Parts: sequence; structure tokens; C-alpha cells
Amino acid sequence: MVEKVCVVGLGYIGLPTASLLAIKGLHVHGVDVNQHAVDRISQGEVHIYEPDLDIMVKAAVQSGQLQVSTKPAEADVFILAVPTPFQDHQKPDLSYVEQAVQSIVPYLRPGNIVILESTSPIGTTEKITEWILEARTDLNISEAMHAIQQRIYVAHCPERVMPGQILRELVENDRIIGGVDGPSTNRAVLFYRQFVSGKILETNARTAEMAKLTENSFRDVNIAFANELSLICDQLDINVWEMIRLANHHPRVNILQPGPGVGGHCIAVDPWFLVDAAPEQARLIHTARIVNDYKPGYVIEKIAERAKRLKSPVIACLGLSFKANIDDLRESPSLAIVQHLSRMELGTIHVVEPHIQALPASLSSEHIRLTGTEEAIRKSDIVVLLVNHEAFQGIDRDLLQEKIVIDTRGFFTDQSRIKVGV
Ligand code: SAJ
Repeated sequence: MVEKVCVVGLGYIGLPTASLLAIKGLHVHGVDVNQHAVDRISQGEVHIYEPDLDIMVKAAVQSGQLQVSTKPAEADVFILAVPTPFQDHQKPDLSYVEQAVQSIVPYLRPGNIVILESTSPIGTTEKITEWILEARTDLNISEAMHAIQQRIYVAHCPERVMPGQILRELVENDRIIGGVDGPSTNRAVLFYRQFVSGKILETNARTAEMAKLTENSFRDVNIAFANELSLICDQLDINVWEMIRLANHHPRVNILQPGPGVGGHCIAVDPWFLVDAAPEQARLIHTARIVNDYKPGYVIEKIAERAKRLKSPVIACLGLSFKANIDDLRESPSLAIVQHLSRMELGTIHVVEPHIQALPASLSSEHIRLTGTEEAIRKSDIVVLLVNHEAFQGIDRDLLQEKIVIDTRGFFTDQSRIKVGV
């Protein structure tokens, strides 16, 4: 029976997981290299925004079940939830995973289960096993009679939660678990059954790794289809959102929504791991990345085209995060668009992002201000809707009447009076 869990990486996946396990009654030791994050969490506070996470972390810390540190500790299960970004030329960067593995190596004991939750290139779970066994020659993953007393278990269980809905999805989503061997899969399955109400689907480590990359590539390819349609419709003067809504009435058609590009640390990154692994074969997946990465530049051109017709244009940019109702700016196409507009020195920019308190350093310029929605719209000539935050639902549509509206998300399409620019 698992009693103690060490979670390495206290970000968007690790922190909710650690606090959920603590609430369920396990002893959890959370680890992060970021001292600031550790200090905040140990005071029962959060360093990232996710709905209700603050309440859960506070309860977990106050109960004494969740303790955090910059160093790992002995445990029954080790969960690795660290970033797997890409380096130049879209090559996967496994350095955080390797550092996390090296950090837990001294604390491993026979019988431990090591679980990789980070989305990873195919073969990473096997590589982790090699790193551990190279550093700890006293351990093994053998079922042989003479070795079994010293064996450990290693598995991949890719995280699948949606930012904004993490706490519910951590429990309710079905989970794929793939061990480096059968006993590793079995042990990891028993552990996840302790807190997951969704189905647990068993496979091997490589298939689990590929399944996760496939899920995000599927979404990327489908968003690319929607984004390509938006470019075609713009060319042909057709409202893409109305057209998609109509096409989706077909019982077997379900087109996603176009936008200013694809952001976040997952969908804009993970398909590259498949392209890197099989460049000759992954042609559609590669093209989808190119189509989605093209979209922010297209939006910038649309804004610039209109701004250049005005004497001293004032532009309101509504939304900075990578998608609706979150504060996460990682790989955000909206942020990239505003940064680029700022560099072009087209005019004054009023940024509205209800989920952040201050603009990121990359936007520090005398021409950019973080303001409230109404003020930004009132003072602007051009209003660019970049993120479909619920907070923007209440915008008084009359305020937009005399403005040039560039709506990258189809947010205002219900209002036929408002000109939609992209
Ligand atoms: N987007 C569109 N149009 C759409 C849907 C999304 O432009 O119709 C854009 C969003 O605005 C955003 C980007 O795509 O910029 C990604 O957003 P998302 O909501 O599709 O996905 P993420 O990155 O928040 O979370 C995804 C999820 N994966 C899938 O839906 C297959 C989540 O379940 C994963 O756990 C997560 O990636 C991850 O961590 O891998």
C-alpha cells in the first residue's frame, strides 16, 4: 500500500497532483527547484493560477499531509512532473527530466515506483530506467528470484488535464499507464486506482508515450484545419464562424474554432516530438504546426494594415493568455502578437488581461499600458479581440460601434453590426 509520495515539479500538473494526493490522506513531499514556489506553497499559498487550486493547496498544507522542499525525500512512489520543452530546431529537451531523475536517485529504495507524468518523446521512460540503474547498481528491474528483492518499478502515466479544469479532470479523466515491464504497469495501476475515478488503461511505456503525443497532435491538426479555413474565408469574404457553425450541423462533422494561433506548453510543442522522431512520415502533423504558427503573423498584418491608415492609432488588445479564462502566458500567440505590435511602434496599445496584475517584462514600453476593458475600448480606434475570456462577455457592444474591430476568435459574430476583421 502506498503511503508516501514524492512529487518532483510543482507546476500546473505537479502542484494539483501533490495537493490532491495529500487531501486523499497520503503523505506527500513536494519538490521544486524554484525557492520562491516552495516558500509560497509552504505557507499554503499558490504561485500559479488554476481555479480552486489555492483552496486545495491551503487545506493540504494546513493538514500537514503536504510538505514541500527544494530537495526530494524517501517515498514509496516518485512522480516526475517537470517541463519537457523543445530546444532550437524543435528537438525535445530532456534536461529537466534528467535533472529530476538524478535528484531522486539517492533516495530510491527497492520496491519504489517511479512514474513519469511529463509529456515525453518516445523512449523516455526506458531512458529514465537506464539512468537510474546506471547510478544505482544495487537496484534492478528484474523478476528473477535472486534479483526481485532489489527491484524497482518504472512507468509512464501521461497527464491529460485541461488548464482551467485541472482539479476535476485529475480525478475523472481516464488514464493510460504503460510500464517498462508488466509488473511496473501493475504497480502503477494500483497506485492510480487510489485516486482516479476514470478508467485506467494499461499498455507499455512506448505506446503510452505515443498515445499522449497523438492526442495533442490530433488537436493541433484539427485546429490547423479551422485556421486554414479562416484564411480561405477571409480571402473569399465569408464569415468563417458562421460557416463552421453551419457545417457542424452535419452529423459527422465537428470542426474546431479558428483563433490567433495555437499556444500553451503542450499543443504547440508536443507534435514536434513526433515530427522529430519520424520526420519523413509525420508530414501532416508537421504541416499543421506550420499552419498554426503562421496565424499570429497574419493577425499582425491585419492590424498593421488598418493602423497604418490612421494618424496616431490607439489599439486595444483584449486578452494576453494562451486561451480563455486562465492566466497562463506560455507560448501565447496573443502575447506574441502584442510584443510584435509594440516593436512595430504602430501607436499606443492598451492591453486588457483580467487574470494578471502586471504586464510581463517583455511588454515594458511607454506605449503599452494594462487597463480595464471599458477604458481600453473607449480610448481606442482599433479593438483586437485576442482571447475569448468570459470576463469580456459583458462588453457593451454599443462601445464598439465606431471602432475597427478585429475579432480573432469569433467572439462578436452574434453582433452583425460589428465588422469582423479576420
Ligand atoms: N485553440 C483554438 N481553437 C480551438 C481549440 C483550441 O485555437 O478550437 C487554441 C487555444 O486557444 C490554445 C491552444 O489551442 O491557444 C491549446 O488549447 P487547448 O484548449 O486545445 O489545449 P491545452 O493546451 O490547454 O491542453 C491540451 C489538452 N489536450 C487535448 O485536448 C488533446 C489537455 O487535455 C492536455 O492535458 C494538455 O494539452 C497537455 O498538458 O498536454
